[in-house]
Amino acid sequence: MSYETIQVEIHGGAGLVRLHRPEALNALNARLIDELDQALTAFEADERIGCHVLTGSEKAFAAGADIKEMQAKSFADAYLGDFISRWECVARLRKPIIAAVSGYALGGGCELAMMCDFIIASETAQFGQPEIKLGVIPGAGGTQRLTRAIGKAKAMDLCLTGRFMGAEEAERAGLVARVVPEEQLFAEAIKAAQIVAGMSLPAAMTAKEAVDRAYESTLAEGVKFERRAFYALFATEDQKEGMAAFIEKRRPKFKNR
Ligand code: CO8
Repeated sequence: MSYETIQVEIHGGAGLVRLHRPEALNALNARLIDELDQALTAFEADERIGCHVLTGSEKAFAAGADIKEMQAKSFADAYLGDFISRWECVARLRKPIIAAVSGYALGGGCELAMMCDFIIASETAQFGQPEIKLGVIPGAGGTQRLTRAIGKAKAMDLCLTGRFMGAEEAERAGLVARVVPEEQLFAEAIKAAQIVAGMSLPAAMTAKEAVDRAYESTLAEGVKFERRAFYALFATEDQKEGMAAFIEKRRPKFKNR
């Protein structure tokens, strides 16, 4: 399948999607979101893939929603068309997804990165929700996911002033899992995705679901969910294999069932 606005590669168990609109710093237009959805849906169904990686270019992960495409929309266009709902394709994935961010991750670009399960950033990464400078607010989860990730004080600072936050500050604030030199970003993200892909897929998918549950429930409900999920994994062949391999001092060979 060939795409116009993204590039797709498979590296071992890692399925990579690279946003590719260099002329617009990877601004997210309808075509790109459509192609991203198609590519990720294909990876979800592909048994070779255990983890997705979403990345951009050295200069920009994505500089936001495409302002030129959005500018003329009326309220009715936006509300009835509900164009942002397509973006949820990333948040709906069941396999884990890692964002590898270099350069600008602004507005919808920051929101897209936050829909991923964790973010690995290069030292040059810049995060921000500058929509306020355009007379609007974040519309794809920015006010919600950013606040949960870094707390009210910094989320308010970013959403109200529109300032950008560098990689080091983003890691300190808890938005980013790791920061690496720019030249190591791709290798680090692929390596992390291959490690995840080497795990039992039912366990990895369940771990993702359980961590996500922490955002949607009380502690007591979340812990109950986790315990049920933990017990359920004893029904998998991979649990038997994983524990047998530990006892026999060898590497496990997971069958993903
Ligand atoms: N949309 C459209 N085009 C863009 C965007 C964008 N978000 N960002 C950059 N571009 C284009 C520029 O217009 C320019 O094109 P051209 O050469 O044809 O004029 C090209 O990319 C290069 O950009 P710059 O010349 O501006 O590059 P600089 O290095 O000088 O500046 C910046 C880089 C600081 C990133 C600057 O481009 C910038 O401020 N961009 C806009 C950032 C922004 O405001 N993002 C938020 C957008 S709104 C949003 O994301 C709302 C999300 C809510 C969900 C929406 C769902 C669809």
